[in-house]
Amino acid sequence: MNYENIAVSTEGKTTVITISRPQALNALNAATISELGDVLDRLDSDASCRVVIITGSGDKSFVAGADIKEFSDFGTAEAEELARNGQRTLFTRIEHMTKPVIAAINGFALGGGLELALACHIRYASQNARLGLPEVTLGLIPGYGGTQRLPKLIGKGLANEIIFSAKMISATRAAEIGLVNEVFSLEELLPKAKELAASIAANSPMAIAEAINAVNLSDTDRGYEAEIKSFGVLFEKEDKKEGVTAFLEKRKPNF
Ligand code: CO8
Repeated sequence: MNYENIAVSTEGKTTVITISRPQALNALNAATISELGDVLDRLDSDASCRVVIITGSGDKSFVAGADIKEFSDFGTAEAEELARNGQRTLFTRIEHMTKPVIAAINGFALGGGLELALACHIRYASQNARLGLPEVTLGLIPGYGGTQRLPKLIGKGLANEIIFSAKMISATRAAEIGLVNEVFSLEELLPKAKELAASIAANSPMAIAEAINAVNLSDTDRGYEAEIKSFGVLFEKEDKKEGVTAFLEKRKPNF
C-alpha cells in the first residue's frame, strides 16, 4: 500500500509514524485510518520493530480530530459504520498491538486525535499541546472510544468534565490528571519519546507482549488469570532463559 497521509521512518528498533495532512491539521479521514491500520498490521508482525511512536506533522497539531468535512452529511448507518470501522481498524488495533505504541502529542489532540492518543499505551506531550473532546459542540459524542478510555484513565468525574464542557486543557493540566505521562518542549518531545522507546526495546519483547495483554485485561474480571497464565507461559520462552542467564552471568541480556 502506498501511503499518502502518513510518513513512516525507522531508527534502530523504533518506528515513527507521522500523520501528515497539514491542510486539515492532520485530521483523520477514512484513507488515513486505513493507512495507519495497514502499517500497524505490518509492524505488528515485523520482529525488527520493537516500539512504535505516533506523532503529527508540523508544530501545531497532533491530530485535530476526525475529518469533519468527510462525515458532515452522513446519516445514522454511515456514521455508525465509520465509527465501528475506525475503532476496529485503528483504535482497538493499537491497544492490542504486541509492541508498545507511544503517542508523541505535538500540538492539538482533539476529538478523534485525543482518542487516538488514548488508544496508545503511553502518552508524552509537548508544552504547546492542547487536548480535548469537542464533539458535543458539534452535536455529537466521541465515537472512537473516548467515552470508554478517558474515564478508565483519569476517572469518571474528570472525564465527564472534559466531555461535557468540550474545553481544551493544557499539556501541564493533562500531566496533572494522568492523561499524559510527561511534558517536554516541542523540540525535546520526539527525542524523549525515542529515548523511552530505546529503553523499552532493550527489554524482552515476549514479556512486553504478554504484559500488554495482561494490562489490557486489568479492567475486566479476567485480568488476574491472564497475568498468571502469561507468567507461566513466559517460563518456557527463550527470552526468560536469556534474561535469567544474563542476570546470573552478570551481563546485559540480548533479546
Ligand atoms: N476536520 C476537518 N478539517 C479540519 C479539522 C477537522 N477536525 N480541524 C481543522 N481542520 C481544517 C480547518 O477546516 C482549516 O481548513 P481550511 O484552511 O480549508 O479552512 C485548517 O484545518 C486549519 O484550521 P483552522 O483555520 O481552524 O486553524 P485554527 O488554528 O484557527 O484552529 C482548531 C485550530 C482550534 C484546532 C480548529 O481547527 C478546530 O476547532 N478544529 C476542529 C476540532 C474538532 O472539533 N475536532 C473534533 C472533530 S469530531 C471528532 O473527532 C469525532 C471523533 C469520532 C468520530 C467517529 C466516526 C465518525
